Amino acid sequence: MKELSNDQFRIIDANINRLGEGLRVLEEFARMTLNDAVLMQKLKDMRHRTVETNAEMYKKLINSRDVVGDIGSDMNATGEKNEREPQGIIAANAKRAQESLRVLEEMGKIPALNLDSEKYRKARFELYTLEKELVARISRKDKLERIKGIYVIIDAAWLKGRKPADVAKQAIKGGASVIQLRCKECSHREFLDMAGDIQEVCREKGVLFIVNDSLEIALAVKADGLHAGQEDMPAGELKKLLPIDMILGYSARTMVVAKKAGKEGADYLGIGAMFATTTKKSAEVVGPERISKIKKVLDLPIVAIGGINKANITEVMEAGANAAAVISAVMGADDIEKATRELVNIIKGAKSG
Ligand code: TZP
Ligand code: MG
Repeated sequence: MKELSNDQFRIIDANINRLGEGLRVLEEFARMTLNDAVLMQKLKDMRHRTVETNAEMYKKLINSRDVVGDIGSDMNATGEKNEREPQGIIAANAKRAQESLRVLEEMGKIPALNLDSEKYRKARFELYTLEKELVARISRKDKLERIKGIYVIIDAAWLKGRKPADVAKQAIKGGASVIQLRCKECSHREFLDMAGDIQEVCREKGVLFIVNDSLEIALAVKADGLHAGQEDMPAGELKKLLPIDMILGYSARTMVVAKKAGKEGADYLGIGAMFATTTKKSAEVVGPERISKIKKVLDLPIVAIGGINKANITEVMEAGANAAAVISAVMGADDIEKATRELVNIIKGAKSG
């Protein structure tokens, strides 16, 4: 058998170390940022499977290690950009781990090294999927953190000849954090066209865009999320069909429905009607107390809805709502921007006061 050279062990040692470090970074995001025990465990298992070596190999690796003599050891310090967003850190570390797995897979083809090449190849493919899952979850979390403040629902029945994209622009100028498109009487084509126009505005301004009722339209325009309720498909079924980076809002009037939606994976809840409203005929008033009760049992962002206006918005925010959704209070005004801003300012005042 051909004598094994020290450099081959150096390659293995460097790549096992790099692999372990990269996977550990991903694991920490799954654990601390996402609180996702399943994803964390998958990454941990992979780290144990691919990084741990037997005592004999460990000795050889340690003996071969020569950090001072490694001509590449301080290259990164000068070459790499050191400022990154969390998603960039995840991408860089996933890449680092994938590259190391590839090197180990190739080294495994040298018979005398006795490495399991196939094990590393499998792990590399598994990691491509885990990386996608991790990035998508972080992006969903980021979207959920933006469910706050004023959530303007552009209801097509309230457009009165105004262009949906213009209404969206004005609401955003007034400080809306989320825009939803609701269209009970539109054809699919009309719905799609309006959604496409609003999505463009929202993307440009960095505001969350949610489509009401229609999974097809939400998918077609790549909205940030879908909002559904009890007349629509159950939350669990919708979650199976939604891409992992899209959020699902679900309307609930009662605690039972709220709990079920939460269990099935709804990302936020729409709770209402808070007050009497003529916008949705079937809406029953449950009052702001329903929010505080649901908040005590479910750890999900809550969007209050129904009859919210300047006079009562403070009540729903004080009850614990993360955001207040309005149709008539904004769509019923001639000046969309002003109507939105007034609500935004009341919330700000309530928070600081
Ligand atoms: N769901 C419960 S109440 C409601 C919906 C869609 C209508 C909200 O409209 P408004 O005009 O803000 O009361
Ligand atoms: Mg619906």
